[in-house]
Amino acid sequence: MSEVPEFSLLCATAAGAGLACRGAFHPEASDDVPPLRDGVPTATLVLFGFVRGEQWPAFTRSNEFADRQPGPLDRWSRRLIDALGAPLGARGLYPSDGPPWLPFQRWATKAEAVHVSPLGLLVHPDWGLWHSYRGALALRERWQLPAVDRRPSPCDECAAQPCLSTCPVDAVQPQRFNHRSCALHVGSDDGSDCLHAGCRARRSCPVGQRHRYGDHQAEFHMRAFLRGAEDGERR
Ligand code: B12
Ligand code: SF4
Ligand code: SF4
Repeated sequence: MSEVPEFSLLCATAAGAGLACRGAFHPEASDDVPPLRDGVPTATLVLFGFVRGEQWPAFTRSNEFADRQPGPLDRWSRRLIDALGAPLGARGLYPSDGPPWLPFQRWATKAEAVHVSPLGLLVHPDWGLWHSYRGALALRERWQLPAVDRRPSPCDECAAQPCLSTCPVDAVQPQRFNHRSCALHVGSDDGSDCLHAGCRARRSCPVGQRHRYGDHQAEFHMRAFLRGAEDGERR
């Protein structure tokens, strides 16, 4: 850690505020990372997010969680990440900015050991499917970074692929997600298991089972997904 002091310090500050560092990389033109506000190309991109239920309590203690205004998690993420970036002259980038959407999943695969699963969600060797992205900081300087974790996808070893056979309405097909069927089910009386405990297909993945979100967090995300289907807020 001592050989990458700026990165380690930023990650420690982020952790104190309630966000996990989700890796970093030096973008190339083909990565489609936007430039800084003054047009200077981004030299380093640092990603932030949630892993397992670890950051959830920090969010639930926030004003955004309590104020009953739309998009609490996006507003909280923006406040925290903009504050982390301000002293660095960095630009905050957010997964909810769009459409067109910024390719956060593609960036994530460059920053740490995450891989596209058959569900379309990224799978991590430790956290499984229980993680997400809250934003990124585009930095002007080329920071020294730790080596990227290049462990292979756990899906390579998963012959049974339960994630593809457990959705009660077959909304999940390899590399195709029928969000309308899903939302119809989750919003119906029959869908209360998915609504209250989280997506059954996601829960069936054997990787990172002990890192599953608690019911409160799972339901918050499912309700945000349902609202997104209605009003465009995307989680
Ligand atoms: C639009 C959107 C949706 C839409 C449409 C999703 C779809 N299936 O098409 C809706 C509202 C339906 C949706 C639903 C959900 N979403 Co969504 N969504 C997004 C959003 C805003 C943009 C995605 C996009 O189109 N990107 C543009 C492309 C070009 O980006 P890209 O990185 O270059 O491309 C990657 C993908 O194409 C991926 N990929 C490859 N093959 C496939 C196949 C499928 C089926 C999918 C989905 C992806 C995929 O691989 C590429 C990287 O190598 C992202 C945030 C973001 N900005 O990325 C979140 C995001 C993908 N969603 C996320 C989540 C968690 C969900 C839900 C589980 C909601 C919930 N309850 O929390 C569901 C389930 C989705 C599912 N099973 O796929 C997370 C995923 C985290 C992770 N572990 O990967 C993201 C990253 C948001 C976040 N804040 O972390 N989502
Ligand atoms: S159930 Fe298997 S194939 Fe599906 S995401 Fe988990 S490890 Fe990958
Ligand atoms: S939330 Fe339920 S209905 Fe939607 S994809 Fe997951 S298992 Fe299927």
